Amino acid sequence: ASAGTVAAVDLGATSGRVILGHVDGRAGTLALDHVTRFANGPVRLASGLHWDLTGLYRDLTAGLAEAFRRDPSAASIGVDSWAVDYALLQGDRMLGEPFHYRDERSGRGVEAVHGALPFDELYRRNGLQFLPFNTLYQLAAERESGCLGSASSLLLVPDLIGFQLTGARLAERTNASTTGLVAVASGEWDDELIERLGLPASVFAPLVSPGESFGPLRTAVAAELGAPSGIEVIAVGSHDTASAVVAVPMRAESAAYISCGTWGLVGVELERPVTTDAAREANFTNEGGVDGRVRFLHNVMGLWLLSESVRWWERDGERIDLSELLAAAASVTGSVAVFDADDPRFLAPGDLPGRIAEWCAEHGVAAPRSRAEFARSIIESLAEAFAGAVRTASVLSGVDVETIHVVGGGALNELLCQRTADRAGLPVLAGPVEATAIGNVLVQARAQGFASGDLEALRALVARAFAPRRHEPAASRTGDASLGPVRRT
Ligand code: LFR
Repeated sequence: ASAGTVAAVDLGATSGRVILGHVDGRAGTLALDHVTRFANGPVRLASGLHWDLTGLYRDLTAGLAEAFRRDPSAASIGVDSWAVDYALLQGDRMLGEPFHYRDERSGRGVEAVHGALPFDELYRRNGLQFLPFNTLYQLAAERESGCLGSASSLLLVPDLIGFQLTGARLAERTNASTTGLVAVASGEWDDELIERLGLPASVFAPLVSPGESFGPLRTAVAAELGAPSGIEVIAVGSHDTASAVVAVPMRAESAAYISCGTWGLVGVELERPVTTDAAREANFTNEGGVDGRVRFLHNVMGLWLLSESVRWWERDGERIDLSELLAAAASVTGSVAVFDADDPRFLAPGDLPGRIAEWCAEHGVAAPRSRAEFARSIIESLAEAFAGAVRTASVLSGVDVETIHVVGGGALNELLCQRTADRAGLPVLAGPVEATAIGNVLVQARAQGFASGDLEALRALVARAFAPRRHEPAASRTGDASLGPVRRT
């Protein structure tokens, strides 16, 4: 068939969703049907900060059952989520709920890893920016706790769900690239590195590429979901950012993208990795993309700064209306602090407004006083970090960036998009909001024959179905509220 429907499971750090995607490659159409949305978030247990994977699995299977009720013809399932986090299994049994990447234990692993292998050598091998929670650091911390010894396999979150659904133990490549244990040159598990770090090579599953199959649903699962037997789970760009980049309606040779949700992933798409000293010093990553492309990007803190601040303000039960807060932020006049949105102090959950104020005090900048000013300060700081990362991506990669695409939830934030355009001096094209789910849908649709061609062909479908909103850079706007002193640490 040249048209059909697939089901996408997309798990973000604050919510998950099940979406049906209808794709007709011949007619050039693409449409989404939102089936369910459910909350996600960290759970603090005695052992540290974890995910409630079991609860997520319950919610996503309920969503899939609803999806098959709505459209019994849905041809396959694809799963994506945030990266780096994993479960250890002994046989079929999960050894506890996965740790959340914001758990602080990974810090201990950093010393162990860099003691065994200096970061510059590591970067040449895996091409990854330094993030203290990259899987290899988590595993080094895990090794010290002794848990690793009893594990027979390790599965990253979407692969774990693929395993529960089908029984197949596989490692999808785009997400595996975020572990730090895949060689950037070959795209295969780096066995020598794994051995040097004292990790058990036997726990890592065979790699599969987006578009390949995990196989059919287990019989019991198909019955539970009310899905026709034989329905397969298709590997998609299971790292959410890889799926999002598939759905950026861009011309990769002259565009940068910002996949903006909890994080702001800012970069360009390349055919070859860039692992120069300059790229390492700028902390740019070479993550695996769909169809062997390279996601050359940098992690900026993202809307986490805002959502975690709001969570802090709401801790005594008060409810804050986000759109009212953003409207108030937009009408702030006068200068607000522009802080370094990359500062690692903003990583852990907690009192983010307090930490922003602390940053300002340390840098001799007047701290925001009201919630509206905090929100504005966060938006200006993100916009500044986004613009800076776009410039750096361009310099390091040689891509002559003419437009910036913003996809994900951040595309809804008009002030953020406009200020990014202003600060970068480049037009921002905002949308689609559901880029991650769309990328998931498109890779499945291509595997099913509902669409065909390279990523450019898939992006043409996105551009037709979801025309982006354009923000022109307004030079005059940089004169108002926005411009506090720009200070980077
Ligand atoms: C975005 C994302 C980023 C990754 C971070 C942690 O959702 O997947 O790409 O660096 O979450 O996994």
